[in-house]
Amino acid sequence: MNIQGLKVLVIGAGVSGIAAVKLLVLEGALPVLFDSNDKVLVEDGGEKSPLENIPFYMGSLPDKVAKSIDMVVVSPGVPLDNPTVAMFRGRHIKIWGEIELAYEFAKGRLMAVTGTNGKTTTVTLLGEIVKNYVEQRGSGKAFVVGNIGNPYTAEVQEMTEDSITVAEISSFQLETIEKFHPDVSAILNITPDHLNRHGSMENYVSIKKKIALNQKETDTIVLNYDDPYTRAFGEETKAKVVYFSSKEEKPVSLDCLYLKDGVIYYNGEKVIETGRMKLLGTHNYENVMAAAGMALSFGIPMDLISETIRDFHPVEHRIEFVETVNGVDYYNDSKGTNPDAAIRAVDAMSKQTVLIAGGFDKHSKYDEWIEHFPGKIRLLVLMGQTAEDIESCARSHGFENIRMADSMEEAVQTAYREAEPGEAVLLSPACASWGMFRNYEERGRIFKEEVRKLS
Ligand code: UMA
Repeated sequence: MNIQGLKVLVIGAGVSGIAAVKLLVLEGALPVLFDSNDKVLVEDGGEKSPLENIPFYMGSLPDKVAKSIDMVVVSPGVPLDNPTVAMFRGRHIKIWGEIELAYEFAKGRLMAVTGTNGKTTTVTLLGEIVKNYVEQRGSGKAFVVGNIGNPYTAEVQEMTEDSITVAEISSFQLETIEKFHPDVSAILNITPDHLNRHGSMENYVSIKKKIALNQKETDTIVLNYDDPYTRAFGEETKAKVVYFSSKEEKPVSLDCLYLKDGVIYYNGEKVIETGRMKLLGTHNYENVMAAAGMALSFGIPMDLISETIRDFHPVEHRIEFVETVNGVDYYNDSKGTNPDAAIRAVDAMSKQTVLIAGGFDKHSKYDEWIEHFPGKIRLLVLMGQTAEDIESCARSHGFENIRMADSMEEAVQTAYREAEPGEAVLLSPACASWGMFRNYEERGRIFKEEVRKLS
């Protein structure tokens, strides 16, 4: 689509919005930046635009400006029922997500991963495999973009026809896709998350499936055979399906990855022995199977895939070992932003654990997570908006050993006082960080700083 000369309103002045504005300028459009938060840039210099020569509005958009807009690009964190977005929808103005804008101008081939949990580990590993492949091939360049923290629009100008892009795509980003069309996609799993924005599980599942919206018989989708939603989707999608399973040995007769006696196989061929990997836990074996399945479908040689998996280190903020202080091991799982992700961290603990949890309220249910506590979690330290909800849910399940904290510093100090040598302290909040921190990375970094102050 030719957007030259179009006046495009970009909503959200975060990393995606800023990258989108820059791409729009390069493509000849006339962007206008808007953020519904009237305090968004106060600490960075008041109402001055974060980008030179780009008109910028905070709080509300003047009517005159709104009337001049030809098209809208929304950042992922901006819901479609945001009043400004709703107003443009009412006027039938074209609305793209930042991902759709990037895809329109991107070049080369695309692999995209979605799912409730495991996306970042899978995408980082797949990105490493692709980087090694491109290097071995001696042509093209690899890009890792999307929800992982590097906006897709930020890289588009660097892409060429022989580029390979690996994209982490959240449900927020899938909501607004139109033509977005990966050659190889994956849905890792679907468990309740972001229901405050998506309204119902049914809607959340249908948004996740949009990753394959434009895929055809010549494309591939990698799906989790053990997850009822993604398994059923294998029957619906047009794309060629590759399943993976950590529970069943060779679940389907064709094209699948599975775990047997500590070895990951692809159609009977060994991918890697799990004992040779630095990634731990069944959830990580699933991430490895998904990344390997995508790379194999793309035509990347098995030996390169196996070697990259063997050398791959766990990603920051995912059950990341921080330090041992007075015989207590501290782990940072700040990316445990929903109960399902947090269950994985609880399950992975091999010692009695003091768990630090709580944060922004996404209207999640905490029962199943708390049911995983017996034998693992000895004490719960709660903070944030959800602290009281989690406390009452824990008590209703008979878990009474709870402390409250007002800050990360207080939470870490409490855990430090209470943990016995030989135990572990785990930050795995089961909630988003918003409200107390800018994002889960900041929360994880502050946790690690507080832990390092202890020693
Ligand atoms: N804003 C509005 N109106 C609104 C809501 C927000 O103007 O109704 C403004 C905010 O005031 C803020 C700006 O939008 O100034 C922030 O935009 P954003 O929320 O889209 O955040 P970005 O900084 O652009 O980061 C986004 C993703 N954030 C979200 O989806 C919430 C990042 O994912 C992503 O890494 C980045 O784009 C690059 O693609 C983070 C995330 O938390 C990691 N994702 C969720 C998750 O993983 O669970 C989905």
